[in-house]
Amino acid sequence: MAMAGESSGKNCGDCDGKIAGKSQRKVGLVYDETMCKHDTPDGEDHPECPDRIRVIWEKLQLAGVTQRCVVLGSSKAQDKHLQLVHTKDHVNLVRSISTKQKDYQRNRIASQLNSIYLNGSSSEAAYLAAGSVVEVAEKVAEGELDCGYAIVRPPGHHAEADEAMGFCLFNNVAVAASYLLNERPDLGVKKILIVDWDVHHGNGTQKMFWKDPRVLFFSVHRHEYGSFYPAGDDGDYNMVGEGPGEGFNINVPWEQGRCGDADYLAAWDHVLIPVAKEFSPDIILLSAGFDAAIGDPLGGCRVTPYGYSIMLKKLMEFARGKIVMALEGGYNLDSIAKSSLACVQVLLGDKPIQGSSEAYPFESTWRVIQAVRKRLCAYWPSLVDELPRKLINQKTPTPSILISSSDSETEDDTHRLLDQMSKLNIENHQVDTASTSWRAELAKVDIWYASYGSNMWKPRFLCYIQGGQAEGMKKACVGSMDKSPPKEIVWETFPHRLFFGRESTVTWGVGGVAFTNPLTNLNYLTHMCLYRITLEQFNDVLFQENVLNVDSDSPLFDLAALQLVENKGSLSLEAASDGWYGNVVCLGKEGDVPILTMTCTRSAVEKFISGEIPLRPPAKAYANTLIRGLVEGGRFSEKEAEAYIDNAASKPL
Ligand code: Q9C
Ligand code: ZN
Repeated sequence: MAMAGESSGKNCGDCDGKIAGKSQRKVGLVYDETMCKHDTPDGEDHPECPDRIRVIWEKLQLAGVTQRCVVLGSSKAQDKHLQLVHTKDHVNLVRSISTKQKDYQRNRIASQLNSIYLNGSSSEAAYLAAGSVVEVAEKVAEGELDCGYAIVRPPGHHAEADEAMGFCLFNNVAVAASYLLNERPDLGVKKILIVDWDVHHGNGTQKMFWKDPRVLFFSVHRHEYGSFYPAGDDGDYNMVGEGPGEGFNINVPWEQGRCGDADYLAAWDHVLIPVAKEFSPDIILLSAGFDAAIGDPLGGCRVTPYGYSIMLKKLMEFARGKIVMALEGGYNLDSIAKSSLACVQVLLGDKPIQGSSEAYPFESTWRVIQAVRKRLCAYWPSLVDELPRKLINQKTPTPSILISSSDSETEDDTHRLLDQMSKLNIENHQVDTASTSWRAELAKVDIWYASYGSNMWKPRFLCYIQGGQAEGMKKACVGSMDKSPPKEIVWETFPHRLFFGRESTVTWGVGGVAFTNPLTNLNYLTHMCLYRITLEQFNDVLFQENVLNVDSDSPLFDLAALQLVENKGSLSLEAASDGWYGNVVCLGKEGDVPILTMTCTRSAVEKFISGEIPLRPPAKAYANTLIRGLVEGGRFSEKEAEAYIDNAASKPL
């Protein structure tokens, strides 16, 4: 048993569980510096770093909440408890890591696993992480604590019975759940709700209780058609459990990034909370990853501390508030510290922090929630009713390409419409702005530029903004007139086909360059890096991509064109018809900000298919730039990025 700090909740002494007449909940906290010793063997940076739990602990101390909690020392999990959910082989493997004398022995083991590093202290940390969650869960189940938070690492929810993965060695929460159900019948815990709000799917936990109706597993996560980590179909809403466990597994798989409080609360109000009422758990275990938090480098979502506090508060209504939080992921140190504090304040029964979610859920959020309800309503009658129209109409606007690509209007129609619209604009106010400068006007409008080629690598994209030449490029760029860097960068996946074609380019030499088919195709995915820039800057990128001068008197893509592309889905630009990237495609919208990409026209796609324009794999330097972008953006491992590019380059269109 290792003691974390000197303070203990028992020191609440004379207030006897009450402060100023208000009843104070008994909240357990576990933190142990020993778990910080698990680190990369070579000292290389890694998002799952020791400071994660340190900053959380420091934040809680600084805010003065640790003194109001019962601070527990960590404890080591017992092998027999780990083996309730893990194989003997797996437990032996994790234990044996500490007996290895040399880094290379551990590195060899780690290299066989998916997204795992190991050092001499990994084993000990893993035992403490699992043991600490068991300890808090036991004390909450006994009634010695009302609720608690185990601030542990390594995380657990990706770990499967026989496999460590996704930064996880033992499945801490699953071990605790299984311990209560199987080892402590005396505590009377018969039904456990596991809520997993980590941005990634809790694949390990799902599998461990797949056929077990005593555990209702609920996971909300980025899924994006199975492309988000841990990729595949496991996180799909069709995965409802099997045998006696059928209906006791619920996945809410987001189709897109950038989900925030409104999206999560919609999943709470229209899926989790009604089901929890019916299930009526004896205790709740919360796989509390904070990587859906705003600012997280891996998650790309935007849940605020306020959002987390409301989600937690809603869960406190069940199981008489018996809730055990266990840290999972979360990689922005500031975000995880603030979110953790907001949650502990809710556990303590403090008023939730200030905040509000003015935004509406995405349209895709309502689509997912409706699909989940439909799939699960046979098991949970509270999900039977259709959601009122009035409710689901409260949303941010639709990805228009999904609509426009399913109808059969041609590019000619588009041009006719554009002509009509620009005439309208001239009658209104186009005249004076054209003579002053189109730049001032377009600088006021933000768009997301979605890149899928070399621009995914930030240093290369910045050449189009700030000018210059990044590694691998044969020629420098002039840059944009406005050299300010992108305001925000996020990653997203879109159902379009990526391919490579044309013989060679000035910038990269011999070899094909990336295009994405402007038409939606649900069988394919293009990973894109989205940069929030102004419409003026977007024009400068368009100029450079299409080998045109940036000091033009008129923009390639003005406000009328923007409006058109939002309605029509795509628009090929007359003035760039000799360029290769003269087709602007709207992939969707976030609030008022459209997501735009540039690619070839539909007629060029036909020519790629017929062979009139050649398909070509990318040159080495160019492919490496894409791979670098995908890896440094946290989207893929190097191997996965290579496979993704290879696949796109080798399959026929
Ligand atoms: N496949 C947790 O948040 N990403 N784990 C690797 C290449 C792994 C996240 C990207 C993310 C694991 C607990
Ligand atoms: Zn995660």
